[in-house]
Amino acid sequence: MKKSAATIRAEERNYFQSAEWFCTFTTHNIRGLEQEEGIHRRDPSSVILVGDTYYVYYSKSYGAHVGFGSGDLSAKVFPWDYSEIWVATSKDGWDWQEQNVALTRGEAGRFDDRSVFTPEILKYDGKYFLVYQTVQHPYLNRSFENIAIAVSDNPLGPFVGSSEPILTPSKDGQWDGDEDNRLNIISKGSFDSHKVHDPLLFHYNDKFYLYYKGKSMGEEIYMGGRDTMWGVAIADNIFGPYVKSEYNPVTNSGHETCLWQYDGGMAAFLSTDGVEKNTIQFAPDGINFEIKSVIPPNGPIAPGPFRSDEPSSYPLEGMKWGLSHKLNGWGHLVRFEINTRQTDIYRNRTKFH
Ligand code: AAL
Repeated sequence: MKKSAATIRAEERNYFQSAEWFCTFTTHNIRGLEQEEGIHRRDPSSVILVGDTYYVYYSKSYGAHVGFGSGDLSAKVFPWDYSEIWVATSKDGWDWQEQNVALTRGEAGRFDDRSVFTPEILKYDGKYFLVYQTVQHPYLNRSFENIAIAVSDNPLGPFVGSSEPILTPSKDGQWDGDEDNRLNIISKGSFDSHKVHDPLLFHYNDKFYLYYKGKSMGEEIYMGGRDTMWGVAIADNIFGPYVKSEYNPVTNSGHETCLWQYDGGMAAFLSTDGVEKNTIQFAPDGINFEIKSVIPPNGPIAPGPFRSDEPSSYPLEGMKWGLSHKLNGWGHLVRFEINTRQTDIYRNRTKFH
């Protein structure tokens, strides 16, 4: 009996495991946060429930962007440039009402004076904590991007932002020359030498786990596409100091962070970049992730799942539904749901043919 390379690889990598982590996704239009001329709404947080009301937080910015190199340092460079963080509410997860700005940019000269964006929300100890990305003016190709935290007693805010970032890039690469080009480097440094993005905060194992996406100086393209990876930084106190894990990066793929707690561990949905894009993974310790399923490539973009207060009874419950964004035209929010029909049909099958 001989084994092909494919069979050996599948056995070594545990490809023939059960389908309990496998799903497909559907996306649906919602009311209230749909496409609107002249406004970007994007990168929704997880959805939380307070009383009988759902809350979601997202980046909101106005007007078209022109990219880098226009010669005008005040010109909007990205859809997430000159953003504020806004909050919307819903009673059923389908009809949303935009409420108010939850957090706006800092005063001139602060680390967050240019844009605050890509928020996540954590309900903890009777308070509401936003973690989010920040950029300081001027927004250049080589700008370092940071992560900050804000707190409020009320889910509608006002949120008070930290006076300093809680996480910064490792900045351990070296630029080559003075041209504002992030690909010209002498050395690349760590996976997060240039940017820390997409923060996602959990109270986990009596500590605070801040997951994030890293970008290095001199980004490369590998066999799976862009070299985006995630790290985690851990703190005893919610305001920090956050210490980056010695195991970082904890993924070798993925784009916007999307994780949920399950069975004492951490589950993750990885999309867009890297060989392991379009997989769902699980780490019993929140650090050492293994692939649990490979899903179709049309999953939700930048998803923020609903965070139930109840413990999950099955692996995908923490990803059952939520909001994600669509970027055709002006960025806007949609609802995603998981679909386990393929595995359900199989499980309920009585006749095999
Ligand atoms: C997103 C996220 C971060 C990036 C930009 C806005 O998809 O990864 O938030 O900075 O794109």
